[in-house]
Amino acid sequence: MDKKTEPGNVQDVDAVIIGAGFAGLGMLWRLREQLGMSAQVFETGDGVGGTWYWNRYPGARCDSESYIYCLTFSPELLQEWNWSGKYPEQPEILSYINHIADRFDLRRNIKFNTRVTTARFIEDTNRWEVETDQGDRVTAQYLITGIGCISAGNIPDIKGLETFEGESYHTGAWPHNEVDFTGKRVAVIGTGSSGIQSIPVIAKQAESLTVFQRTPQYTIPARHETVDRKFLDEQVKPNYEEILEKARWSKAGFPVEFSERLALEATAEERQEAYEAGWAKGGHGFLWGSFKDIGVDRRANDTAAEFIRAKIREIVKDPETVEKLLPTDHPLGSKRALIDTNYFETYNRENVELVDIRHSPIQEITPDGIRTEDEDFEFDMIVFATGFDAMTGSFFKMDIRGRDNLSLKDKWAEGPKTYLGLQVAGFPNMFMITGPGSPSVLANMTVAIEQHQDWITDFIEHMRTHDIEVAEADADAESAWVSHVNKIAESTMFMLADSWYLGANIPGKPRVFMPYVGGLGTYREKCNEVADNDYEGFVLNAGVRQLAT
Ligand code: NA7
Repeated sequence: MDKKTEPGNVQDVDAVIIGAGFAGLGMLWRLREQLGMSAQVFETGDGVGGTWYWNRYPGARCDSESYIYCLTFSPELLQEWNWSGKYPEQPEILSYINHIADRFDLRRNIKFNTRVTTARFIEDTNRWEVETDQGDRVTAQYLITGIGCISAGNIPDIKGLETFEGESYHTGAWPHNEVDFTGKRVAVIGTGSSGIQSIPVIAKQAESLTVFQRTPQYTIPARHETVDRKFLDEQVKPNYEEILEKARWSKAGFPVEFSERLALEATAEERQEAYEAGWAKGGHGFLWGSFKDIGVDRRANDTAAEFIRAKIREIVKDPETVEKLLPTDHPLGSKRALIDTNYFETYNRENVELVDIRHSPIQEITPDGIRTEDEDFEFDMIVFATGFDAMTGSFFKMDIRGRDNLSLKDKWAEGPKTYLGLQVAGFPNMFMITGPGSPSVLANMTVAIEQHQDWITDFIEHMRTHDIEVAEADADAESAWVSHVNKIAESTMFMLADSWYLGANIPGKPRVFMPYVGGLGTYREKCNEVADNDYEGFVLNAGVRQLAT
């Protein structure tokens, strides 16, 4: 079945997969090894890794613990791989992904240095026609995207950007050679996850570091350390399947217990004790391990937020810097939850300065540095830790067209519309791994990715065994799902912050909450229910146009 493809020719394959990160690789393995299908993967980078290929900035690290940040299709690999850190660091994650590509002989179906430019559904043949910037033309029954949720880098359109004469980098497109900060006057713009991870590392090397902050952040110490081998060998490896199963059905893809206690029913002393314990232990457990109502009740949330503000006051010595760092304009957890290593402590260094650009906005970038409303700064290097056009940006870099030549960009002009975050009505046989409308970025990504890979594999197998040529989300099912996703988001804290979940970081982007907030376990249940009910909400065999309306 495996029709090997050679670069440059017109080929017919069963599936085209876009992207060679965790999503694309696991999908390729499943289609090839479990279903015996032919597949061609296209990858823009010159190696595997996706997000972890591009995000090589100093301090880059995953904030899921390493034992649960993994692909699980090979029980042998689970047993044999040994992480060195409690939280896996970018170089190690990249080695892990490379190991997977080699061990399972995946590279032979991947064409690197190749960007998919267009993908069109041809109604006469019920096949996708895919073209790349390297001149490839491939037709496939299935088009599967594994293009990442936070992959399209966002460098803000600041006046004078191109005039800067020093070095400049975006954290999400970091060079492969080492960037040397020694003796340099460095600016970092942005204090999201990437800024918070890189700032302490850059500060140690640079002559001076100036951080330009728009929104102060809540962040919890990660308490990163070397991996606890005893814990791994005695508790994790013998019980891996059980641990994974718990993670798969959990709210966020972690094998942890959420606290059932309510902050508003606890005394001030009990709350303090719980927050201190969470702070000392570190990581996202501060949120889920303390009180249940932090995520839903603003008054409960305030108690945790105030605890973090008190920690900032305690850690940071300069009172003016403290004032700038205190997050007061959004609830804890309403933007992407952050964990850090020595973030607030870094502001006690002599060579680090914090500029509050909410009160003194950047006016322009000059050949020598950055001009704010109040001051001119000189820099040798600017690091843009300014995030991504999340969830939809990577789709829009390609021209994807479904029935009636409708482009995905037009279909999603007012925000992404999907059924289960897996398919789009009018785009038959196109599956998205962790597309908008699925839990994706609100969960441990590898667990979310594998749920989609397994579900898509089962669906394709069902299609093959039932002679179904085309499967397409029903427009009504899609509308109902979009309404459901919006409705459950409306009542949450997530609506109270300008976050990339809402597209608020990109000027002009529709303000729509993109991920599904109902929890990974609930979502898995819903997807399984759909499959059990003969793929309810999908029009099957819809090669004939009228069935798809
Ligand atoms: P994020 O989380 O989107 O953070 C981007 C940061 O850059 C954030 O502090 C933004 O401020 C700031 N930003 C964005 N645009 C501007 C402009 N125009 N001017 C000044 N500052 C700006 O991206 P990350 O790369 O840190 O993290 C992305 C995800 O990767 C992360 O959540 C994890 O899932 C892994 P804002 O808060 O919008 O005011």
